[in-house]
Amino acid sequence: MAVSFTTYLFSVKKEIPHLDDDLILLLNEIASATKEISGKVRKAGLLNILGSAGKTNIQGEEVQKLDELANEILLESLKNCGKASQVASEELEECIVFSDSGYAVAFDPLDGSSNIDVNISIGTIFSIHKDSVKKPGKEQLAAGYVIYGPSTMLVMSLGKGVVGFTLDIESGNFLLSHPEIKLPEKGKIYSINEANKDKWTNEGLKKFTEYLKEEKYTLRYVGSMVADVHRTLFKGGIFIYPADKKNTNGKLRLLYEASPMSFLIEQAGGIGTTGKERILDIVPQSLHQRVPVIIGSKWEVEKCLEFMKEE
Ligand code: FDP
Repeated sequence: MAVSFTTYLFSVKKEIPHLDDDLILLLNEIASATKEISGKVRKAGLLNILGSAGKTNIQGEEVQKLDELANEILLESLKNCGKASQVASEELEECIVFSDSGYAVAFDPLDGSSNIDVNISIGTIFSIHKDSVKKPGKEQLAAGYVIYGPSTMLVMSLGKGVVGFTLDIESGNFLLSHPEIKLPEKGKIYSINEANKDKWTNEGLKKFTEYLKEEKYTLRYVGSMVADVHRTLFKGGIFIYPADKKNTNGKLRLLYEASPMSFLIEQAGGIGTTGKERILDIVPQSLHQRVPVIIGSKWEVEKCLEFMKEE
């Protein structure tokens, strides 16, 4: 019999001391919200919810209608469940504070916005801390993402490995499909927006991608972080969004992109670094802080760091 998300959470409660009933409720709430988002994503072309919402967010990026909808769905369910003390979202300038203590949730409601209108995989990313979102990633109690791809999958870590659930459309349940996701030590794929190469600020990184080509690696870049990290988790290799002349700290946000994804990658046996420090050690300075991201299999990330140092 397939194990549902809720049954799984109760079954691992004994092994994970911080997994109390409130956290289980909160995680269930996030899972339910993403099921609703998944439903909207699947019918987007029929519901007149594709395209731009006609405004820009705090980061100056164009907000898509589906970004807005996903944000509303998550906010509403986190507010109603009463277990979230504060909530930070890519789409909100400030953190919403419900109470002084409890679970602090940071999320990117719909990552990979530029892929929404073209029916390519997008996702929701979440990160949960105790009391405040502005804590280093290594203190995350849970982190994960939901990928809206050919199937909808929820991939999560509670700090004891990485597990994956697949949404069964018939029953409407996330069912345990990948009990132990382990990152291969070495892969064959690198993932980076190579069109920006001339703008990269680290010369060693340019040499690293040339080296990977000589080593017969192949390039895969979806442009949705969730999809690119999902592939990296299963197939190994490396995903990079580096600093460049335009984005001196890279493009990806620490709280709801780099940190939860690094948590998953490390929990699956890989490495997550900015090139200078471990992503999970960074103490956040601001809500929408950006950091360079180099994550993936141990072998490739260590090799990348060697090249970057030689600059
Ligand atoms: P998007 O702007 O489409 O929302 O977080 C932003 C993000 O997508 C990531 O999902 C993705 O990895 C990255 O930006 C892609 O950026 P580039 O188009 O600059 O390569």
